[in-house]
Amino acid sequence: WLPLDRAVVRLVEARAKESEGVDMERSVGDKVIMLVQGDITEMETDAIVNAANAQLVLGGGVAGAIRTKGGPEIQEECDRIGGTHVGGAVVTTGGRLKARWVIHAVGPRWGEGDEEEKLRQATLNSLRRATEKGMRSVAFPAISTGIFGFPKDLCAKIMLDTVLRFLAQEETSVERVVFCLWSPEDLNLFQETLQAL
Ligand code: AR6
Repeated sequence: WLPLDRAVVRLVEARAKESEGVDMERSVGDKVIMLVQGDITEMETDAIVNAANAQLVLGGGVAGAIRTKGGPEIQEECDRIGGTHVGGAVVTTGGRLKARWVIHAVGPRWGEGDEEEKLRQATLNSLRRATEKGMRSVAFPAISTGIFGFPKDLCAKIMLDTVLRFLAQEETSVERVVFCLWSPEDLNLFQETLQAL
């Protein structure tokens, strides 16, 4: 991991945000990364990111929750798109979700090869799709760490590092990136990883 510019990246306390369920936040210039624990389908960000497969067929985990709460039109839009490569990301509307958009990011299956770079690309392409649509806030799950079997500690390093660099270095409309982690253990892991980066 390349050292980050600590003048640009500054750690702040959760403080007032605690009441909103934000467990940690870190500012990157005038942008912010937040860590929360919960169900990503309840997030009110402009987009939530789906942990998708290359066929864009919504299965279990995050995808199943999105299908159940968002309604059938999300799968219908995915069917019209047809699919994308591992590491790619495509946008549909959010159906009946609180989020206006869903960004379907295809993470790697652990063991298929080149997994780290593919997870980095899936994260980066999600942020690029968000930028193309002028989105200001995006919520990510821990992509690939459920059904796809990617180690969680490595996922936390790659996804947090990718988001930090993107917010620090690229022109973007995105002002707020939230990681919505499913369990308290996952939240702890992401907190420790973000503190160490
Ligand atoms: N909110 C936030 N995080 C969640 C939620 C939720 N509602 N549900 C699960 N997680 P997974 P993958 C966590 O399996 O590994 C599907 O069949 C979960 O604990 O959703 O990328 C798709 O259609 C884990 O840490 O995604 C694909 O075929 C993380 O989200 C395949 O699974 C990702 O778990 C994708 O597998």
